[in-house]
Amino acid sequence: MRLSTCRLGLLACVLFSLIACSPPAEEPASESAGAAEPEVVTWRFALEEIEGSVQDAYAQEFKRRIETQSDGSIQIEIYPYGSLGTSSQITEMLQSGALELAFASPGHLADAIPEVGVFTLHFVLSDEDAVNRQVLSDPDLHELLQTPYRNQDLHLLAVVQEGWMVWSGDRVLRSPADFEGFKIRTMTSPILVESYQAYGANPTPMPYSEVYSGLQLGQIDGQVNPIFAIEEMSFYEEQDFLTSGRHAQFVTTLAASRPWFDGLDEQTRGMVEEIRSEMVEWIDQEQQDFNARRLDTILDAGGTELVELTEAEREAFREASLGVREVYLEQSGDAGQDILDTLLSLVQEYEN
Ligand code: 6CS
Repeated sequence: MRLSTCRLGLLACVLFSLIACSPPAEEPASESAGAAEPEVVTWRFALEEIEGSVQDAYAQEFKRRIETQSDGSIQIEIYPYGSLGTSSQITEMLQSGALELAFASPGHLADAIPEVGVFTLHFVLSDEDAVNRQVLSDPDLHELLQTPYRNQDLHLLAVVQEGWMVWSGDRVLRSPADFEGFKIRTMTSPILVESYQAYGANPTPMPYSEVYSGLQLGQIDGQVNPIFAIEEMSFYEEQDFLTSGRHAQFVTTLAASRPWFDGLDEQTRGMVEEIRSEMVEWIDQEQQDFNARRLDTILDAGGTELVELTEAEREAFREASLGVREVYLEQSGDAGQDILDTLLSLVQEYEN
């Protein structure tokens, strides 16, 4: 992601406020009456979601584990969505070292790292959450992604599924024909525009923060996100139907600033790796619980109907989606081919 002049100005303002409001990442040890106080460092962790979200649950638990395991010598400061800027701006802050940790979702990050767009393709993952959890945390897949992350001054720590993507709209979307002329908001990566053009829709990329007003003002007819997000961002209040085709998981990645991560001592890096690995099953259970509870909230409110597609209906979408894999490969080259092949074979391997 290149820093444009206008973004640079915004980044400078946010950097200034981060520096002004937060303790520095490394605070010098203070000395009192001869006894040196233990050194305390602060890591800044930004979310692309608001408080009470799946990413927030992850960050709170990560914070708890890191602070406990470091005996309080590391403190984590969490910045929920809305406090720093859009997903792309948060990624730029991570690249510039203004943040130590952040979530960076492929639906936005593929602008900068086309290879990670693999997670935005439809019908590439398994229908089973447990299989996807294993696939997404597989070391071979992480290794292939690590090079493009590090080339962008990021370090990949975790790939996390947050729930099945569900289409919300003013109509039921049972077949690609129902998408004809449907103005659907997508995340900002161009590959998502291709995905919905393949269904005949009229995709409109925009930041997360603009979706609710876009629905209210009729700029868009619908959007796509996991259930927990559709509830917490109140999108369902503006929508009559939810259509679940289980076409994709919402996948996010936890990334660190590369220079910062490389500068950690070996023991601290090991602690981070261990905690993120121990949290794989924990966060997967959480996201399933979040999505189940939030679906109840939406349905209890009345006014929004959930439609689940049959296998035959899903198949029509699957067929229509296949050509987009070529677009992904054009954007990501040989590295993308390797990543896609590995992903598909891991799904097969863990399903059997
Ligand atoms: O739709 C989006 O832009 C956002 N959706 C979720 C569930 N998390 C973050 C992302 O930016």
